Amino acid sequence: MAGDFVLPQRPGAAAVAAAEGVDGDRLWARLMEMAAHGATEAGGVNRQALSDADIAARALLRSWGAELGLEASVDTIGNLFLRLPGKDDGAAPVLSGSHLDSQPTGGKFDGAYGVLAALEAVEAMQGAGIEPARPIEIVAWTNEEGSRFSPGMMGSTVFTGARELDTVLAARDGEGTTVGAALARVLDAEGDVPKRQLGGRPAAFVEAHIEQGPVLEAAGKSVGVVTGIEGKRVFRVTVIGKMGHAGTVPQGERQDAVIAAAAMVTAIGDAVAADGRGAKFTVGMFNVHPNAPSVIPAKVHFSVDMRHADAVKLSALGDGIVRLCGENGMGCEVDVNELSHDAPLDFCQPMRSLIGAGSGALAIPSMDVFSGAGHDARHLHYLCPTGMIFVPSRGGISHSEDEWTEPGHLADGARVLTAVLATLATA
Ligand code: HGY
Ligand code: MN
Ligand code: MN
Repeated sequence: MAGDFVLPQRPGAAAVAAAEGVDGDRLWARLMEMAAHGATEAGGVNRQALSDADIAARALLRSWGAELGLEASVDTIGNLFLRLPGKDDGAAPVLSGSHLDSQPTGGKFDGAYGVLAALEAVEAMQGAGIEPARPIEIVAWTNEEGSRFSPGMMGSTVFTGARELDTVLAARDGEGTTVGAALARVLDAEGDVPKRQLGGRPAAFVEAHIEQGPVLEAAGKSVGVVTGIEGKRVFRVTVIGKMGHAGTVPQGERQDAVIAAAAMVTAIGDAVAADGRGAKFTVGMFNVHPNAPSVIPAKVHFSVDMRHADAVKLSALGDGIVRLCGENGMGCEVDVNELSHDAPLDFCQPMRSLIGAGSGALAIPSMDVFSGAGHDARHLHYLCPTGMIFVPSRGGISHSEDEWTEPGHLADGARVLTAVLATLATA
């Protein structure tokens, strides 16, 4: 959705010159230093939201911001901002960034790239002597991934008003720790960082990100102009059976939560398969209680991640989950809880045009690409003109320790981001 700010359609000469000053080696070095926080043996990152590794990553980001003279601030959901003042410092800022938290078996680039590309863009602008007319703010949104605390995108949804702060603070991780308690530790560690009010209406938001899919690599393009984001619904299903002895309870007299849950997963999977190629269905979490080999499972708690680019199909598939779980309960109690429902969206054309024109002005090969992954930009889209810039993912692999993007592609994406941000901030 476009706001009041009328977007320029082409980057100016000064913005293009600033973009040419992007230092790919500096960006790469920062990404590798950031990846040390939560580094896994297999070369990935486990930096879940509001963990000690997340706190360390945020401190590193602030230290780089301080070197550039940027003013740090943090809001009540823990979104971290680094601000480059504008000549009119009261004007709505241009916002750019992504997230620093990761999946438990995440890679080095998902999220961190968008934050550090924005930092590189600001440093390149400073190097080119650009004084923005309006402030530029780099943002690291809290808990995008939603792996430790669900649902994700807590920072961007509370910022935009899509979710209530109190509801989000009450969410618990698998150990029973609330977001409120974990966030208090983060804010305590950042006691010297000035607090800011929640929300506000940016002039624009631009998020750079790795594609996490195969399209750009296959097409040999280094930049993707993101056209939109697929819809997503997230559920938790709880199946309550009856605990018993694996050797003594006759097969026909059991309420086995795993057998029932397996039937539910199969039934949902069959419905997705019948729908055709567009739907995506994942049960990434499946917890069994008591999880003992000779005990009939008394409880299963599993996740459902359902995605589709078509809003009507996503609604129908998601709505079918309650019925399919109920029909396959096999005598167990079943509870289906929907955590989030995000419709598919198309980013506004002016932002897409500006990103495309930025790539063209820099002679960086680009193409339109649709996002199967979710991003904080989806929530900013409803608040201000918003766009995304993708760079290729090797083999299309992400949410994996094998995630990889070539340094040259990362630099190209940061160049386009710089051209776009400098244009927006000087307009
Ligand atoms: O799952 C998603 O799409 C996001 O990357 N967390
Ligand atoms: Mn991400
Ligand atoms: Mn992710």
